[in-house]
Amino acid sequence: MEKRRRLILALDVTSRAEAKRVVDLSKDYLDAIKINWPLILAAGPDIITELAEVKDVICDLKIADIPNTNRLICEQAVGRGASAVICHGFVGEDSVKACVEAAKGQVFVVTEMSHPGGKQFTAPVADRLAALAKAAGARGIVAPATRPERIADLRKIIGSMEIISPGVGAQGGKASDALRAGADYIIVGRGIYESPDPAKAARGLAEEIEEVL
Ligand code: 3DU
Repeated sequence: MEKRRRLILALDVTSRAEAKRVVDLSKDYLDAIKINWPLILAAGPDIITELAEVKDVICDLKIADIPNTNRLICEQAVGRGASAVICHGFVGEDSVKACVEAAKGQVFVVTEMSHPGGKQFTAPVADRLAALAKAAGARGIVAPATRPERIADLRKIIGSMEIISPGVGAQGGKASDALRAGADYIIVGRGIYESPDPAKAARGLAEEIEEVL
């Protein structure tokens, strides 16, 4: 995955045609496309391969199972062209390690989630989840742009590992705040794909990011 634009599109649309439209309009401003269950269920898993021809694809499957099942899921995602996957850490270090092995290290572990409910269960254990991600050999963590101060806290735990950060725009976070707090990449979904002008929205974010770098 390139580290140039620092912007990852969360492509949570539910048709292949809409996915293609949004990607065509915004791709010049992106380093990667993150896809989640809505698009994979709507368009089928071949969408991973199709999009991987345009940009690096991160499969945000929030994998959270026993090691063997995690391995099987990662093999399917990577086999179809995913450059990285996202898994949960609360299932334990052995489950995360299974992802790391199957995805050859290209794994991001969810820590504190960005939505209000993320404070209930993920926030109290987020520091431990970040430490687990490091111990398991993951590439990075997912940390909340809605709480930039937590990005800074988690950065102290993981050192030079990467932080990808959702919660910008629709959830209330600001790209520049998350980057200044230590995020490497910003993840934006609705702020781009629900915009009447996705190209303009992505360009605006790219410019905001550029100013901070
Ligand atoms: O709020 P947005 O529409 O910009 O989308 C954010 C994306 O990031 C979406 O795909 C969601 O599943 C993912 N995500 C979070 O929003 C928060 C997390 O803690 C982890 C992932």
